[in-house]
Amino acid sequence: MAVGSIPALAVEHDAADVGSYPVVGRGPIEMDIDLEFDDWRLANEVLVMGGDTWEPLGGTWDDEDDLSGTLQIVWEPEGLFLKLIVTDDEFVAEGGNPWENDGIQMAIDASAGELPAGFPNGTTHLYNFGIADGWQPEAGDFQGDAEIMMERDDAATENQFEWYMPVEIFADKGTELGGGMEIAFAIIANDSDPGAEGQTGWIGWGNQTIVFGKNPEEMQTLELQDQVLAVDAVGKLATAWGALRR
Ligand SMILES: [Ca+2]
Ligand SMILES: [Ca+2]
Ligand SMILES: [Ca+2]
Ligand SMILES: [Ca+2]
Repeated sequence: MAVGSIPALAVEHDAADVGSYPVVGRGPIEMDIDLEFDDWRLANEVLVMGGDTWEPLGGTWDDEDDLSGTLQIVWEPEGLFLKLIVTDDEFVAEGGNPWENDGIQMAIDASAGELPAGFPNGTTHLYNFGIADGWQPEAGDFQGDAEIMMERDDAATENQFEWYMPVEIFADKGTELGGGMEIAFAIIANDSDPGAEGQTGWIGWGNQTIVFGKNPEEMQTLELQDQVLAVDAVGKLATAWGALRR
């Protein structure tokens, strides 16, 4: 895993092993969609997607430099902030669709309870996006645009994504997010490489929600926490905040 992708105080959750991810509230921290990640410095819950989550579709997975990723999510009542760093040795965007262009595919469903098999199911939203292709809503009753920035960092060999999804693009307008809420979620990062262009495989979390058929029952769970950044009952994050202040 590229060391630069993981914050110093990270609590890592291996996407191959976990069915849920704790989403902390942003609390008083201002977050901006600008591909500057200072605003994430206290967000230490990290979902790590590595080779154990790889599924091939004609391509190969060589190592973590070929394809690996880290995802972080923070909530506020009106929506979700997401940061995704995909380490990928070669950025190749020669196809017609995000999934052929090292792009991302994501499913999100704010309805409570177990999701029925089959798609469309009336509650799951699918979004595709990529550096060459922009943001593309695919399916869902409330689909709409995220605020998103994404770019290729050739020096770091990273595809970097920072975005904000207002609640009205995945749930009834006026829904307020809060601690204790659960949101079903899945994401994959596709790989296209020289000599194996197109959608040749992917890493992710809840992959088969999105690929090899659409299976919303494969979604994983975002568990929204009462805890917010910089304020913690046991003072742990407050301590980290003090240590990180310059
Ligand atoms: Ca930012
Ligand atoms: Ca590859
Ligand atoms: Ca690659
Ligand atoms: Ca690639």
